[in-house]
Amino acid sequence: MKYNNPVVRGMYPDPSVCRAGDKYYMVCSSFALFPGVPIFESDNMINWKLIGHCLTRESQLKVNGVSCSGGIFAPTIRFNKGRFYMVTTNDSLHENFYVYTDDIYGDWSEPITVEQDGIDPSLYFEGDKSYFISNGSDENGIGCIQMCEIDIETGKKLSDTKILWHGTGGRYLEAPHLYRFGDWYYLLEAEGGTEYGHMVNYSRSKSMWGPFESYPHNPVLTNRNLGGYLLQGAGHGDIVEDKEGNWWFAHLAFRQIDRWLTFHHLGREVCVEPLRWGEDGWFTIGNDGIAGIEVEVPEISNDIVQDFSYHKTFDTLDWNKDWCYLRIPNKGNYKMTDRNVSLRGSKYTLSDLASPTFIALRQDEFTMELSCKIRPGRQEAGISLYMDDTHHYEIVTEGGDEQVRVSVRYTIGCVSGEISSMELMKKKATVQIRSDALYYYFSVEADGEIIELGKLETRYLSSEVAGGFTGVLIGLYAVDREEQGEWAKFSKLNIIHN
Ligand code: 6LW
Repeated sequence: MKYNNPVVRGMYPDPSVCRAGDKYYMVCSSFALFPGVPIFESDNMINWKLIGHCLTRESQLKVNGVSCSGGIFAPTIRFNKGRFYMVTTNDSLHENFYVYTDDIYGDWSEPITVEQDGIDPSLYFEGDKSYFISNGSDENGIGCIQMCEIDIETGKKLSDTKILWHGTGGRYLEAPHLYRFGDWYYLLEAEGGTEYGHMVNYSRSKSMWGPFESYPHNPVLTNRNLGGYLLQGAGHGDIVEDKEGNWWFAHLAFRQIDRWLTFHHLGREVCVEPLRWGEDGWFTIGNDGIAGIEVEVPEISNDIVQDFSYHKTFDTLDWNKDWCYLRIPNKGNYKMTDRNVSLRGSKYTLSDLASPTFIALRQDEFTMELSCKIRPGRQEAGISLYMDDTHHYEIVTEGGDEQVRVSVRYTIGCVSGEISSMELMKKKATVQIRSDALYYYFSVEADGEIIELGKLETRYLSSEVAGGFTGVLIGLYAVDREEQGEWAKFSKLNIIHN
């Protein structure tokens, strides 16, 4: 079998996977986005379909006012005795909590908090007992993996927190998971930080409380030594055995733009590698511990068809699944049909840590061609390429009595400005954004003519420039500082990737 990574593209970091029956489920972190913690479903570990979100209510998702990389950090999904559990951290509240459901396509419970610190929580079940794992630090501030037993009905701790393992000495020990395979307990984690030095390590013990013996050839997976290779930052992942007895490791990585200094702006995406067992009860991941763009799994004969091309339109997208908002939206400012969306601007702008009128898709490929017709009304309405509140580009329309002004603006840290502007004697405009790995190209269609409005570099929306944990969103937005109650209408959206 052959397939290409990433298998899930765009800003879907920190994947965790589990199997329930003959299906696989995966969740990812979502930070300040609403809804929170996307859920994907697959029947072959390669092709994934977004089926919903775990956190769909403000009572579960307390992210108002948080920074773009605050809020919901790495989640873990587990299936135990017919019930799904998703445990995660609201990093802005320094709170670890889990929710559960007996219907993966339905709503999840109210949050149940656990009084153990650290981030990247995980759950482990054995018999009638439940265990809560997270990263942490010992009395000397050294990173470690820690665990306590909990009452899964209440989240109450039933044991003290105990340190299980200090990892291999890399910085930022994160993403801990505990498994039992055969006679051994395995502890898996990531070190190095979710950047170019990222790596995956593991250890094993005959007891879940340790002592744990480090795999002799850690890191079991890393791309840190592959200069110039497209796929970088491989780390943070989870193990699952499939229904045919094959083993997989789903993990994060990012696609760098190899122009020194390299950068990435699509965020961290989901990759899958084969996991193979040795005779000695140790396992390896990937081909020689490397996360590959093209992966061959000779042990599996069936062919997997992947198709990353698409033509997205309002009627091919699902308003409740594919789109996201910044923090908790005022749904009264949004009206959607299968052919268009109307947005009522508020005083909040894209540079505010609030919930501006903004509805977005994750940018999931370097190259795309986007067009959309916008009738702004007497407010600002446009399409934003949004990394965070201080790193975003917009093609903007502003309606007047008989004309519409179209301009291209940028915000890069404390620098902002406009690269072009023009007026159309109309009340609406069809705007266009074309992208490749290095640039976004802006234009407007007027009387059948394409008028170029300039280009801006993708580099200045990258994680290396902006920092943080997100990836570029393609957002439709409206801003009306006077809050006049006008509606901006967006129609004929086309986003094509070949
Ligand atoms: C995630 C942790 C991390 O919880 O960043 O750098 C956090 N590593 O594993 C957000 O992705």
